Amino acid sequence: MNEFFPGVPRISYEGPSTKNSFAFRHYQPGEKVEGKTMHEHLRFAAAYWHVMRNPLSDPFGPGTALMPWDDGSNSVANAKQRVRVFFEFLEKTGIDFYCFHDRDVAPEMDSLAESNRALDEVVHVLAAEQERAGKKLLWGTACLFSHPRYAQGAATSPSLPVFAHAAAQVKKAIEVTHRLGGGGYVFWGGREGYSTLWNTDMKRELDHLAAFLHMAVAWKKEIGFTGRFFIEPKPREPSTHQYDSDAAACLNFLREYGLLDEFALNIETNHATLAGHTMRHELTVAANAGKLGSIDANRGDELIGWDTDQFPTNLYVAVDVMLVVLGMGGLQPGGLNFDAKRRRESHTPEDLFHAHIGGMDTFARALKIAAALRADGRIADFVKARYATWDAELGQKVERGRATLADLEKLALSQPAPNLPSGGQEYLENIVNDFL
Ligand code: XLS
Ligand code: NI
Ligand code: NI
Repeated sequence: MNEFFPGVPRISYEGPSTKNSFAFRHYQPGEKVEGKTMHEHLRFAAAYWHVMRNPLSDPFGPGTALMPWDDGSNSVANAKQRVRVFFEFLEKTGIDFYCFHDRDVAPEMDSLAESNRALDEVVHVLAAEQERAGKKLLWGTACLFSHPRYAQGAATSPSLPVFAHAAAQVKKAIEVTHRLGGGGYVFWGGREGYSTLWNTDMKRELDHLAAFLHMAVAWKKEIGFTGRFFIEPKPREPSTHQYDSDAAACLNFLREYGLLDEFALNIETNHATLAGHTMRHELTVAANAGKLGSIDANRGDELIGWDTDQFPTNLYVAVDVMLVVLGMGGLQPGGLNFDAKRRRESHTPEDLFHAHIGGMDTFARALKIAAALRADGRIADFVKARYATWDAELGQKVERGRATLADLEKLALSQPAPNLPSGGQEYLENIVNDFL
């Protein structure tokens, strides 16, 4: 068989002292942490749209990515060739999951029927490659944001014919995700938002979005797809206002429209920071609701206000992520999807490997650090002690909803001024730094 990355070996663990850039320094798939292997904890996935389809263009210039395997055409043959390249990439990196949009894997043709046929042909190759290489689909999705028909929204379009096209695309994408044994299906509302209320009926658009998702749930059940549905929050870009702006907004929307039982959230680091939150905040909001489903692991740039989708090399943030993930007992059936692209300057195929190796090593370290912090226990003990006054009788009465304002007044009148211990932020941050 043809090799598409002839200069790159299968990446294996060589330990922290290696100088080999095509080796892991920290990710050792079989190493056990808190009783499970790194491989079981981390569930890494590669994003088809970034690895295979991102030319690395920006608003000021065209793509720079070198893709010697791609003939640049919109043909199904070229699409099939890319699948083989992608699976060689998965095999060499040891990444066992992947995610795709319908239009990343197969071309959009002149009619929906032809596009569906093209998708079926490529899915056939995806299924064969999954089987051959032992890889799995983490989640599938439909691209409802690139084509000009979606410029004013898809499930929130003012036009019913556009809404119908989006519905047909989602129906098909759920079907192929099911056929490929996908663990989940993602709804990222790329164009579901608006730029001005002068032309927008917000209430009607939200009602339409909910109707759309209810139909998707019904279809999922109809065809027996048991994977999980995820909504991926993002506050802006491309729309000025996106309806699924952050985890709390998504949870409220799902609750308001009776969809909460059917969805979990896919939280992305760069989207959290665009929303003015830390990643840990977004993950915690989702996890508190029992709704943290999966993670798009990337990072933004503090100096650039958009979704730069950089690889997750910030160890501190990765530790935050792994603390939440360990705290909820694991991400399954979700995973850590590298929704990340190389910088425009990093245009060689080798850069694809360096980028993913870096993300995997960062999360391997973060997993070990998070487990060590949990084993150490000082931070958890501190937080527990901070709320100790709630553990006595009156606190328990309040927490169980059995107290009255009069009960609390009695305490307030009888007690001396409350004695607040230190919040200890610096003490705690110093402990964290000791483990990095
Ligand atoms: C874009 C989103 C997108 C979703 C899938 O910002 O992150 O890539 O993950 O549609
Ligand atoms: Ni994403
Ligand atoms: Ni994103």
